[in-house]
Amino acid sequence: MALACITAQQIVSQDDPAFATSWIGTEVTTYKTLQQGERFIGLGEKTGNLDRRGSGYTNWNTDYFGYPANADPIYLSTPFYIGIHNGLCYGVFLDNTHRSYFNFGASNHRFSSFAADDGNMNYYLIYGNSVAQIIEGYTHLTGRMSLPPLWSLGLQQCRYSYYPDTEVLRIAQTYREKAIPADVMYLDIHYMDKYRVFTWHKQYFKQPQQLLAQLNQDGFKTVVILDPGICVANDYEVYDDGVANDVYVNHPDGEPYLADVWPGTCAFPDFTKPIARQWWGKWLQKNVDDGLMGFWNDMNEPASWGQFMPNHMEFNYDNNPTTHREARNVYGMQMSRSTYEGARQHLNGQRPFILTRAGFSGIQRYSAVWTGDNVASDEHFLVGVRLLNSLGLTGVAFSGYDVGGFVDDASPELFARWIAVGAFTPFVRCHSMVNTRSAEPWAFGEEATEIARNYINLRYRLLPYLYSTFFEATQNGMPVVRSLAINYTHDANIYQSQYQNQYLFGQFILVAPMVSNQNIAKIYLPQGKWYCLYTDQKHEGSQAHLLETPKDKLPLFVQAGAILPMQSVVQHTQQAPEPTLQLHLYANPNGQITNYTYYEDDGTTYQHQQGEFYLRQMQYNPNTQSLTIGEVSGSCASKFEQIKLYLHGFAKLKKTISINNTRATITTETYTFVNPLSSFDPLTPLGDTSKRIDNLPFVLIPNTPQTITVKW
Ligand code: MIG
Repeated sequence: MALACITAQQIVSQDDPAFATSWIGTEVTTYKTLQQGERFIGLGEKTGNLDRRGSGYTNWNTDYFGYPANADPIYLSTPFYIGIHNGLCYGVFLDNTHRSYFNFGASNHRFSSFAADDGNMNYYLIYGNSVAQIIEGYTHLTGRMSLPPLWSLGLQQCRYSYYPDTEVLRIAQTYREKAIPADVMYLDIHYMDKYRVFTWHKQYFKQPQQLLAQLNQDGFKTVVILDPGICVANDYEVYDDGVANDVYVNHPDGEPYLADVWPGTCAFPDFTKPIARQWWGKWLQKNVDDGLMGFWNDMNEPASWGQFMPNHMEFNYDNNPTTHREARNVYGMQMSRSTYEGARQHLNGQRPFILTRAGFSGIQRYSAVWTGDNVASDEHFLVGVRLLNSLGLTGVAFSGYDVGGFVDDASPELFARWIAVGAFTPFVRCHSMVNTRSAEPWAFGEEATEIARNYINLRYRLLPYLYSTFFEATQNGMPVVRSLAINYTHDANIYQSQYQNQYLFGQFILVAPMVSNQNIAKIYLPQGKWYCLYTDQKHEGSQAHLLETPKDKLPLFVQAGAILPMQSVVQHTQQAPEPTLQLHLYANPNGQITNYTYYEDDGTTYQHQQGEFYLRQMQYNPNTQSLTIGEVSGSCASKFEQIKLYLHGFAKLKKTISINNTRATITTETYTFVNPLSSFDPLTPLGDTSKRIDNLPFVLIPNTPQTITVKW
């Protein structure tokens, strides 16, 4: 039977009348008539254009070292996309974990289709008035992230690999000496004894607990890599314990499936089996006792040398026994789940941080995602931007890429541009491959260091905004990086190749990534009015602007009407900011009302679930010329004793303003979001006005818990 979804006499989605849902052997496909001008977005971690029309994709989690910029498939599968046409939009989620295929009018002009090698044609058609509503519906089905530990929003530093312990400390200390904020150090595979999970290398890391405590004292959390392969060895208790508990994946004859990875020949826990998940979680106790709160799950496609796992391998699949064919795509997610659940259990109320390479729809409940072994090239830099935007459309709000590129060496300019954009991603980590240039900001010369410091500082200053954005993701699944297709779905311009990499960071900041030598560029600003972040210069929306885009100045625009909470720079998130919340308000004369939810909590525990949070609804009303900071809900105190309200673009502001009906005086100051480069370019000395706002008016407001009304 052919199905159709029709609203207000318009077709939203309709089966191809001849094929509808049909089978070739066990392969099942649903065919949908291509609608006039139909576009397709989403499908998660897929290379290619924002608009996927004309392309086809396969979902089969794959370890792909140095993947080409158009590779498919790579590590993670989320069989969910959003269709857009005639002012309408809808979502399709194919709830089938077999290898699946999506055709968005590739090699044909008749249909889009989705298919799976086997299993049921079990799919959800999600209708909504907006892309945001569809994301909300999809994350209602597949789950949403819980609040991350605040430290995981800081800068993270990785290398394959830092060792011994003194080298890890040296890198951490260099961050402090150079005054570049950072929160996390990573230990890649060399921290282990013979690459065996749940061990420490006996020479390189003689006193792990002391090391972790020292790092923690310096404001660094540590994340260790955990691979799924368990070395088959008679002097390795983890392996024996796995045999005793019958946790491994087997061949059909009951022999354990063995393959080679880093430690040598390995067996693989069947993470689709409930007792195997518990078993893995149990072993995490050792790590947590040592002082770890962060875990990085790699190689969980799963990967092994040869990269060709036999399909007959047997998996428990939550007590519905099946083969590799059905289990592969969820293996990585189930590994992340057992890491998350185990860590959470041992951490006694502290939030763990989990990072994964492979995953499936729903991975957001357990882990952040990074996009694997990217390459140090301009092309890959932009591919990464689109991968994150696409993951965001597909329920994964917490994502990042290896800043600077994993494979090969970035030039200083590429690194500088990359880390500036990286500061505007949900998860920001510098990482690089063994035998390549290391990826600390200072490894690329003075100028790149200074640019990196500028943008990492800015990220830390934006933490109140970023944390509130993460809170939103926990509530409705809205991503942190938002493709312009979310808010400007039916504006054809945003899909053009020259603009498709632009995105919103949270509700209000538009980011326009630029590659090496792109010193002048056209930037398309969508509907509304936009302020240059650095100068407050106002630009009209719904048109492209030709602008200078030098390497030290990432194009950032703030939407008129924005309410942007910021704080002072800290060197890491365990350091308290100054007790003044900087609230930036951007004038939007004759524009719409802005609603904004501001959120704080302790940043480390789950006490917010018991009401220990600090939440305020804020509203800017251009008609009544007022800003209302709603009454506090939740039982937590704010970090901030007062609010410094900056008023951007209010040209006709009178000399006075009223706060709760009491007259207050307006003062002004010179304000910079990022500093000009100090000494490298004689043409832009410290007096450079292209990064500064003169005479920016502000008022000081005591941060009382009752409703605060500001009128001007
Ligand atoms: O076979 O652990 O994507 O980030 O540094 C390579 C070593 C295994 C792949 C990961 C990369 C990591 C590397 N790993």
